[in-house]
Formats: sequence, C-alpha cells, structure tokens
Amino acid sequence: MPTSSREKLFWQLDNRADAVAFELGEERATFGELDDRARRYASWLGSLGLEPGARVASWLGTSVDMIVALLGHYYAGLVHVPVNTRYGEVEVRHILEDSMASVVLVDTGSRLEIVRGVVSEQTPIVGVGGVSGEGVESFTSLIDHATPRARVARDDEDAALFIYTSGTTGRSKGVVLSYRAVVSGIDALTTLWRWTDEDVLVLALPLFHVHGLGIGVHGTLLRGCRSILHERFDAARVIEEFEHGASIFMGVPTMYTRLVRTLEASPELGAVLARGRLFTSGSAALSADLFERFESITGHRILERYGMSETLLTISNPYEPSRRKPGTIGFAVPGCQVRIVDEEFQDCEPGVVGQILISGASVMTEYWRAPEKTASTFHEEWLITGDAACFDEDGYVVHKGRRSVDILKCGGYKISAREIEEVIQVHADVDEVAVIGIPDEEWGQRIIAAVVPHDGVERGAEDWADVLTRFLKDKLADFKKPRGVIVLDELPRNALGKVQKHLISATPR
Ligand code: MLC
Ligand code: AMP
Repeated sequence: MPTSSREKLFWQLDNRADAVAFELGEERATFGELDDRARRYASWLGSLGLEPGARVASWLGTSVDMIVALLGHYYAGLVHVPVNTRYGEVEVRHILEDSMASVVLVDTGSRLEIVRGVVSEQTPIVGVGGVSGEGVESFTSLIDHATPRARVARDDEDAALFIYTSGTTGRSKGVVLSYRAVVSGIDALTTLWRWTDEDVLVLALPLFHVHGLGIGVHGTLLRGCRSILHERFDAARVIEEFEHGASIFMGVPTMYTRLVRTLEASPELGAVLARGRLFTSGSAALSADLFERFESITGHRILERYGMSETLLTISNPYEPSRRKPGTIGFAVPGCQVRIVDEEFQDCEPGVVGQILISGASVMTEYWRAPEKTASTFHEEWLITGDAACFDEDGYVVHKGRRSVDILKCGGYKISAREIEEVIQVHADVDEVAVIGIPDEEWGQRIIAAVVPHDGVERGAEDWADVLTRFLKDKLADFKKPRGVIVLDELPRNALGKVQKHLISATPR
C-alpha cells in the first residue's frame, strides 16, 4: 500500500481497473476507464502551461464526466473548485474572481452564458455534456484527441480542493483542503464505517460539498467500492436501489424526512431498506424522533456524524449499531481531536455547553487569500467551529446548534443570513431587514425575512413576499430565498443598537 495521501487516492484506480467505480443511469465507468480519461484530460490541461496549483472551476451537475474532471485536475497538479449548481451570476462571479480560476467547466448553455460574461477572453471554457459554442473546448473531443499522460507529482500538503462556504460577512470564502486533509479524513472515516470494495453506495447528494464530494466520491476512490449516482434525490428511487444490491446510503436529515414519509405511506418498503448495511446522516441535526421512526420501519439505527467544510468529517457515532446514540454526534474520528471549551478556551465539564474546537490531519490549510479570517478561525492549532455542544455522561458529543444566529442550515445547506440581508437591503422600499431561521421539521430551519419598509410604504406580509420573490429571482440561489416575510415598524435592538434577532418572531406588526 502506498504511504503518501495522494498516492493512496489513486491506488484503487490502478489496482481495480476492471471494477465499476461509478454509474449513472445506463452509463458505467470502471476505475481503469476513469483513470484513462482523466490522464487524457490532464494531458490537455498540461498543454495550457498553467502553474502547478492553478484553479479550475467545475460548474457541473452530477455526472461521470465531473468525476473524470476532478481526477484530471489532481493528475495535472491543479486545484478542483466545485461550484454549486444552484448558484446564479452574482454568486458564481464571486467564486470565479476570488479563486482566479484559470479554466472553467460548464454543462449547460445558461451556465456558459454567465461564465462568458465573467471571465476574460483568454480563459479557456470547457463544455461538458455536449455544451458547445464559439471558442468553447469540447470535453469529449479533447479527451478523445489527447494522449494519456503520467500524473504530475505534488506534495500531500499541496491544495487539492477549494470548497466555497457561506461567510458570516456575506461573501463566501474558499476553504483550502490539501491532499493530506482530504485523504486522511475520509480514509479514517470510511475505515471506521467498515466500507469495503464490496459496498455499493447510493450517492444522491450534490457533488460540490464535502458530504457528497468529500466522503461520497473520495470514499469510493479510496475504498474501491461502487457508487450509483443520482442527479437529484428522490426517495422512491433511493429505496429501489436497495432492491438491486445497494448497501450504503448517506443523506442529510431532510432526505430522511422524505424517506420516512415514503416508508410510512408504504411500510412494506421497510423490508427493502432493511437489506442495506449502513445509513448515515449529517450536515444538520437529525432529530431523535426521525431516528426512531426510521428504525421502527427498517430496523436500521442511523449513524449520525458531524463535519464542516473547514475540517471535513471529524465526529462520528460508533459503527456498532447498539452504540449509536440518537441526539448525539458521537466521538472524535481517529486522527482528529475534539475539545469543547468556554469563552476563555477552558475545557468544559460534561453537561456544560461550550464551543467545539477541532484539530487533526483533516483540518483545512487556510481560507484562500484571507489571512486575517484564517487567523481568527484558529486558537493555537485548534479550529474554532462556531458550533455549540456538550459532552454527555458517556463522552458522546451532543450538538446544540450554531453559536451565531447569522448562520442558517436549510436542507443541509449552510446559508449566511447576512448575504441575504445585503441583497434585500438594496430594494428601494426597504429601510431595514433582518433574516432569521425558524425551526422546521422538514428543512431544519426555515428562512424568514423581517422587513422594515421605508416611511410611507404600506404593504402587508403577503405583498412583501411577492415583491421579494420577484426582486430576488436571479440574485440568489433558490435554497437561500426567504420562505416567509414579517413586516415590522422597527427591528428590536439592545441598548448598544445591536439587532436582537431572537426577539423578532415575537414581534410581528
Ligand atoms: C426548496 N424548497 C424549500 C427550500 N428549498 N422550502 C423551504 N426551504 C427551502 N430551503 C421547496 C421548493 O420551493 C419546492 O417547492 C420544494 O421545496 C422542493 O424543492 P427542491 O429544490 O426540488 O428540493 P430538492 O431538490 O428535493 O432538495 C432537497 C434536498 C436538497 C434535501 C435534496 O436540499 C439537498 O440536496 N440538500 C443537500 C445539501 C448538502 O449536500 N449539504 C451538505 C453540505 S456539507 P415546490 O412548491 O416548488 O414543490 C456539510 C458538512 C457536513 O454540511 O457535515 O456534511
Ligand atoms: P458546511 O460549512 O456547509 O460544511 O456546514 C458545516 C456545519 O454543518 C457545521 O458547522 C454544523 O453546524 C453543521 N453540521 C454538520 N453535521 C451536523 C450534525 N450531525 N448535526 C448538527 N449540525 C451539523
């Protein structure tokens, strides 16, 4: 077995060449085919003469080509920058400019148009999935015409991936993850979860965050198992895969809500899921009620784990089903250390709520081009997560929510309230706005905008909802849009003038 992280990532590609790695609908790609196509794509990238570590933005939906692109970037010594497919022009412009992307991949005509309006004429644009246009390189034909090349050497500390995450100050930040971080974290986690090359993963998560891309794709590459890709989550289709031999499903709690709803409507399907080996949940809190309902129909105790873009997956319940404890996120994954501390960074006693700190091999290198933000996110070697938690009497970590009311979680997506406020604030009739999250059984949190109109603007909440829907149409990704409006005469503030968001839901006009 190789010892370097980067070589570990490529090992199965060389050693399980004939085994199917990914499938999507009728399409299947073996490890060997992925390797060959990635080498050809890397050969074309090499001909561009880019500096090692240059960034390639991948604005692609789920596809086998997207995984070939990821590997091609690694092989060519370049950094893969996935872009959320739900983003629009404003969000994408920021990522392309901030990452200084040297090449951009798109797979729809509308994405192509947006990218053309952002990047310089010299920046190569690659059309995936048949997207074509003047000056656009075709991914398929450049692969067909290139000669496979050897992988470029890179160090384990070199950047492999940037993950753009919602920032508390509105603008998203690029989390720089090295080969060491990606491989050590996912290797430890998939070992803990006993993944083998016999496993079949149903991967219906988006492939631009650490849940789907980090564990899903990198876990498949590391363990040499097979992944069935779904372009979008559909509860019935996920269940169906377990009729045909799937063994693992990983989801966010919103997906489990929908699975349970489907199972409760057709309880006989519980026996189908019972054939699976492992069901995991993360990215947002899984309620004990959902855990129990899923167990009562399928017999499976969902394994809940915790992570974040900046640290990858660092806390997990044990593998043994009887030791998985609902309402907890478990223990530090091997290779990571977890502390829960008070405001003075002193360790909290069990039962006392403090903040989670993480250290270990899977922690990010830095925020891209943001040294001050990076410095303020670390306390010595410990990454400050912003998550509140306590240890229970058995040493399990119990997550208690985010410390900042400005970071929301909806459907497993992290959303910055400030980013939404900055966009709404621009509306001519808005004097002030505050965005809050209220608890929601299906989505985790529901986004609500509290609007203070300018003097003389008379509109009820329903009219405001229409106004905001039209105003935000192309300005924010759908999942960030408020799902309700409260109209206020003024925002509640403390004596220092700071907005008291926790008082807002109690004070509608
Ligand atoms: C959409 N809808 C919403 C909504 N978004 N309603 C309330 N709040 C929201 N945020 C509405 C739509 O308008 C639509 O209504 C209906 O819900 C279905 O919308 P959809 O867009 O079709 O939903 P869907 O595509 O099914 O998406 C749901 C989901 C998706 C759960 C599959 O959100 C998802 O893939 N989430 C995973 C995100 C993820 O991977 N996070 C990991 C980040 S990494 P109508 O009326 O039109 O039907 C991380 C670290 C870690 O967090 O630890 O993992
Ligand atoms: P992201 O920045 O999108 O990677 O989101 C990371 C955040 O997701 C963490 O800081 C947590 O707030 C949240 N999160 C991840 N896993 C869990 C979990 N199991 N329970 C509660 N919150 C979680």
